Amino acid sequence: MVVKVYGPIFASPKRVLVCLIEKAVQFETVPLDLFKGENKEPEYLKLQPFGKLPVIQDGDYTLYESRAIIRYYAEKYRNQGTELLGKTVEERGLVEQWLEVEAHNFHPPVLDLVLQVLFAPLRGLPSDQKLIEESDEKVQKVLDIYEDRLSKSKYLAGDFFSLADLSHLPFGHYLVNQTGRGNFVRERKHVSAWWDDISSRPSWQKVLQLYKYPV
Ligand SMILES: N[C@@H](CCC(=O)N[C@@H](CS)C(=O)NCC(=O)O)C(=O)O
Repeated sequence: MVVKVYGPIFASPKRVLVCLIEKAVQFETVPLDLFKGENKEPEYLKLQPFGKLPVIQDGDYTLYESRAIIRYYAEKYRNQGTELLGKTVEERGLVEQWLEVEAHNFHPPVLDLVLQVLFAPLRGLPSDQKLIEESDEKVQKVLDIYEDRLSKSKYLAGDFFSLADLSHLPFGHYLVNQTGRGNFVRERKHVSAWWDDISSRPSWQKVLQLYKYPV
C-alpha cells in the first residue's frame, strides 16, 4: 500500500515527505490548495478535523500532525532506511527532547516571521512590526542555545542525524532562504555548518526539487 500525503507544496507536509524519503517508504501526493480553502471542505475535515496540512492515509489508517506522523514512520520502519531515533533509550530521549525544542521553541517564532514577513503582504495585510521584532529576538536566543549544543555534538541529539534535525528543515528553509534572515544562521559557526549539512541531504534536496514552496 502506497502512503498518500496531502498538500506536498506546503511546509509542514514537507516534514513528512523528507522523513518518508529517508526511510525509503513509497508515497504518492494529493494536491490541496490552502489559498482556495480546500482544507476547510467537509471531505477534507473528515480526515483532519482542524483543517490543517498534512494528513496521511496508509491503507485505512489515517494520521495527522506532522511530528506524530514522522515519529510513527521512524518507528514503524525502524530497520529500513536511515535510523532516525537513535540506537539506545538515552539517544531516543535526546531525540525526543530536541524534537520538543523544535516544536515549542524554534517553530513558533519562525512561524510568526513567515506569517508576518511573507504571507501578510501576500494577502494585502499590514505586517505586525512589534511581533516581527519580538520573533527576531526569540529566534536568535534559540539559535544561541543551538550554537552551544552544536559546538559539542555534530547534530542536535548527538553525533547522528535524527528526526530532531530533520524536523527543522521545512521552516529552517523559510528562515534562511525566504525571510531575509539567513544571517541568524550564518553568524553562528556551528549552526551554520549544521544547517549546510542537514539541508544538503539528498532527501531534502529531492523534496525541494519535486514540490516547490508556494511562497
Ligand atoms: N501542528 C500541525 C500544524 C500544521 C499546519 O499549521 N499546517 C499549515 C500548512 S504548513 C496549514 O495547514 N495551514 C492552514 C491553516 O492554518 O488554515 C502539524 O505539524 O501538522
